[in-house]
Amino acid sequence: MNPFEQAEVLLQEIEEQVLTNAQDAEAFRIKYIGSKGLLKDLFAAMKDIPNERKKEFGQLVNELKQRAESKVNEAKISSAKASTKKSFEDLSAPGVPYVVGTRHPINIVKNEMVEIFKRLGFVVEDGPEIEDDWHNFTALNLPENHPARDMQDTFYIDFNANRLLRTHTSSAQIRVMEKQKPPIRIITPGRVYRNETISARAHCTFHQVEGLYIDKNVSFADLKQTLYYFAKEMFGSDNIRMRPSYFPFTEPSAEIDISCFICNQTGCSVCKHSGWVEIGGCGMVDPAVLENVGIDSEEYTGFAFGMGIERITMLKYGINDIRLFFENDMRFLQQFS
Ligand code: 2U9
Repeated sequence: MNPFEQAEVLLQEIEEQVLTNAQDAEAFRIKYIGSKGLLKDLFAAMKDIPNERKKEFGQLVNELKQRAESKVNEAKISSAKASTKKSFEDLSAPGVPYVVGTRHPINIVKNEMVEIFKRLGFVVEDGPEIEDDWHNFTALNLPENHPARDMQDTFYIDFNANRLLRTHTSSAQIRVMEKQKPPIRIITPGRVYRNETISARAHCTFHQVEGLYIDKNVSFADLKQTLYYFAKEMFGSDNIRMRPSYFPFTEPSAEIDISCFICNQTGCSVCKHSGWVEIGGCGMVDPAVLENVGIDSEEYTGFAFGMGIERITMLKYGINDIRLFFENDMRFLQQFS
């Protein structure tokens, strides 16, 4: 091998070496660039190179030397870094805090509501957001000409194909009743859709927690106690009242008000100076609904209730515009850590 070929072989050898620690680096240095190293022999070969190729050879050997030196330096730096890191490791030091996001306020309140009803033995169920007429309307005793069925109030995906966006989570409860025999004690938290004009008080999508309890001898007194417990746990007060109302799926029906905990019934803008704020509706499940899903209404009775999560969140946190929940403005959301 002539000195040029020797230099090429050495260059390749140097490139192929992997130096994983300080010892490797030192052995490599001694072998190639030490005072008795292989590069020294190459430099010595300069005297045998013809004059016209001396410059070329010199450049080649210098390149070799620089590559070898920088390899040694890189290996020494990374091994020094690794050992510094080791010596500064302090297992008792507090961890670096993770910057995590915050839960959405609707999610926080939904979880709170779910936990309260779970303590009363309710089980969480869910159903599809894209529904059909039977589960959203017909089974719930909503007559054919009921205004809720109107295109103005319901988002139909395809009217002829019988596909719409559910207007309440009661449709999920119908599905449970169809496949499960009583006793049934469920809550259905979830997103619903209504064709409403968006304003500070209304949105075309919002969230509900609905509850359903079907068994032998379930009474209105059971419904009242359930709602008392919920109000006490959620708002710290069970000062609630029920106003007679009408829903096609419950009979009798009532609207649920809680005593205004913002002004303590002295009158404020939240309760519109009435001393009471509405938190939902409820009633005894209409026997026709039970019969629609094949449950004997002579043997079983049940109660149901529905609450809007946005409404309860607005009350709890003093939020005056429902649109804030859907805008994803970090300045709003980060306040709920
Ligand atoms: C079945 C039978 C009956 C659920 C009920 C209400 C009354 C009610 C509103 C509260 C605020 C909707 O989100 S809101 O706008 N809901 O007033 N919901 S009774 O009744 C049912 C549910 C399922 C099988």
